[in-house]
Amino acid sequence: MSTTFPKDFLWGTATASYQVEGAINEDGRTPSIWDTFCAKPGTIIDGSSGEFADDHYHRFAEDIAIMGDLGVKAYRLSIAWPRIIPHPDGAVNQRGIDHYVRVLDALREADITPVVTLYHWDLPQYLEDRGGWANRETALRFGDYVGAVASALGDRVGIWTTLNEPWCSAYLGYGSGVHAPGVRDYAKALDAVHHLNLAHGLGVQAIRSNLGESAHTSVVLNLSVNIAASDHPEDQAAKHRADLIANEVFLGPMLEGRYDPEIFEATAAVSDWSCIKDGDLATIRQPIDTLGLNFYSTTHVRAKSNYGMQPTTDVATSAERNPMPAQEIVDVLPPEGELTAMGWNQEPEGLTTLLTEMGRRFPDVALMVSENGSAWDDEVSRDPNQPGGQIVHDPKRVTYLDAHIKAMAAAMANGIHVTGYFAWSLLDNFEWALGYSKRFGIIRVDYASQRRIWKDSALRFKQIISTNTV
Ligand code: PNW
Repeated sequence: MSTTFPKDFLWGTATASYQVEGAINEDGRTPSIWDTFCAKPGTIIDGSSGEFADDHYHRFAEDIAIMGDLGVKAYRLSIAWPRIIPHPDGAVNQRGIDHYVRVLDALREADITPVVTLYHWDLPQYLEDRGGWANRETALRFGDYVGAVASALGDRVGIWTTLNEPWCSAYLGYGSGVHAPGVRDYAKALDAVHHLNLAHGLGVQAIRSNLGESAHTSVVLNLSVNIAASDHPEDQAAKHRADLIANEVFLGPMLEGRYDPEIFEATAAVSDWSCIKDGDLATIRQPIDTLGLNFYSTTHVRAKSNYGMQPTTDVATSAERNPMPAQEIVDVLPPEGELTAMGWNQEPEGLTTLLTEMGRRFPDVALMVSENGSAWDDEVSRDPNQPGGQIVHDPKRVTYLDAHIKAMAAAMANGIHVTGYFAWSLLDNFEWALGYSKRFGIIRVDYASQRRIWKDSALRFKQIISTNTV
């Protein structure tokens, strides 16, 4: 069965500043928490950093030309906060602004709509020195930063996104400490959750006060698609707990103006949530146009107690600390089937479920698949017919791409309003704690030469876009 998409469907590719730009000392940029984190031994698997990455800071024109060849309608990129406000005095760095003006103008020239994320994890280090996301001040400074960007870049931007995956910022950054700033403190992780929510609300307000009500606003969440092992009430309770702490802590405040009281009960041993001040929830709940969802895989859970049955010895007993608090009753089952190079399962039906649930619950908000993709151990082949004489045959990425676009189409066939799909990623890039060891690009990057090499998945994506059909 084939599906044709709406005429104005936004096919795009996504990247993030620290993962692709490099040029960390250029035009007045100061360090972010990721520069600091990468410099600590043992944090990044290959000892690398975003110092050079894809050199996209200098090669954006070439990369936009590739996007033109792919035929994408939109490019989801992020702005590096420490390029815009490099110092604690709050002064705006015009050279930082000028860089993004050049990028956005080149996109307009290529007829590609910019979808701009304001925070994709590169927090200025000077803010972390004062407590980072565990400190309320960071949310207030985010509001100032967004106001500066909105007034400077204004109508060059098609869709504004406040935050990318606050789950990762809060729980990987302050819970497990696997991401920058590498803190392991559940109380701080929950403070970070609230301050990220507050930052989102202040960010939307800053966009609208600078650009008016017609500005298109969004946030991007990586909701966990938790699947209970059975209908047993204890397995269902485990799923419910995982949903609460992973998903509801963001969805409730941002879209409904409330924290589910069960969140406070479940986390009482960790936090009294005194970080929540009068009026915060009204600030956080701002009308937004689009909810961006990043989807990669699903999570199967069951009750830790196993309700008196076999002991759960086959269950993943990760030596790593759980990123989230209050998961004592939750066992995460080992992923099944063919796993990607990230060790993540492939369950495209999870994307149909996610979109359908969110679309039904929030019918006034459009949905966008703001990231989807997979990492594989790619190899380069010779092909004299390709520019540069090389290509990557990546059949598994092609299969993953097709299956997930079909899964999205299945939700749309259910009447769910989905406006776009963004492949993660345009380019192989700096995969955070995994450095350059995992490749998500539909275009390969040869890190020695910075040469871009097409993969079969890019050719397939180009075909899907040009036919607008899968
Ligand atoms: C997302 N996890 O990150 C990000 O938005 C991208 O920057 C990233 O490159 C992409 O997915 C692929 O990983 C995540 O460990 C990173 O649960 C890690 C996790 C989830 C999302």
